[in-house]
Amino acid sequence: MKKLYGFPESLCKVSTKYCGGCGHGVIHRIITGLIDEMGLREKSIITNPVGCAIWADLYFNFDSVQPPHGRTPAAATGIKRVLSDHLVICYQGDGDMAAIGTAEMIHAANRGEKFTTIFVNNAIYGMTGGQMAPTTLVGQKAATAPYGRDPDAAGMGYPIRVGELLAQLDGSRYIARGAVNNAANIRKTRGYIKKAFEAQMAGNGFTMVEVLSPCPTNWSLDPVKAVEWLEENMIPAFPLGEIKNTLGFAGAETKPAAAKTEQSPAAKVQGAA
Ligand SMILES: Cc1ncc(C[n+]2csc(CCOP(=O)(O)OP(=O)(O)O)c2C)c(N)n1
Ligand code: SF4
Ligand SMILES: [Mg+2]
Repeated sequence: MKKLYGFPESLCKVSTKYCGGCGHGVIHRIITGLIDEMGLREKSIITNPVGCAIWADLYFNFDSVQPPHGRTPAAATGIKRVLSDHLVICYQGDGDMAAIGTAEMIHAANRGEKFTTIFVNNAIYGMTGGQMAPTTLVGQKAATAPYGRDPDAAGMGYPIRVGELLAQLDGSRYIARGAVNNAANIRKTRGYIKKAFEAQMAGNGFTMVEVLSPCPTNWSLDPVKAVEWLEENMIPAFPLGEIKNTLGFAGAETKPAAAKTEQSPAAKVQGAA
């Protein structure tokens, strides 16, 4: 009989500290299911971020390292260079990666480091109470942008599309963006992460999957409304699909996304936070 569903061995059977409706847990489930499927539990190492996923070592039943805020790409670089036969995963939030760790990640991608980054974009600093992140949408309210992000005011600038940014670099081989807002997108995101893991184990670098993920608590929305907000506001600003694939093998479960250049309308994002 074919087993259709089971609790991954790579995931610990413990309660998490995540809020109801948070996307981090879904992403953990995708990662651990794939590690089991690929038979890599004994050969996987994850570098955990500083952010709400900082306790991920309590949840992952395989090796992990906790570098300082934003420095996980440097740690992942060292680990992968020494243990080149291991699956090395660099897990980062948008504050961790696109703010304090921007330089780390750009140079790791540009060097073509052969680890896989899972970039959790929830458009906010979750752990520290909802401050504006580099990915916060135009018009989205945050603890440090109480009237909404205004690119012209107080040097707030525009949301950074990290996937498209890193795709420009010759060292990156595979960049995709998924979301965990519904079953179909969770399945597609799983496909992207699987392809990135397979690419890494085949010796390719640099691979990254950005995942749009709800943060109901800091968006001041209930879990269902948070998913709707993600669909109506984040997906138009951060288009889903494969952004770059120079691996030479196909298998994407969606068409490549054309990067949008316009910002999502500020009026649409007033509902959050
Ligand atoms: C060097 C340093 N600076 C600042 C902080 C405070 N800090 C902890 S988590 C965090 C932001 C986390 O946001 P994000 O990476 O988006 O993760 P999320 O909680 O949203 O998943 C910050 C600024 C810190 N721990 N260390
Ligand atoms: S604050 Fe946001 S990112 Fe952090 S656990 Fe809660 S919902 Fe998740
Ligand atoms: Mg965040």
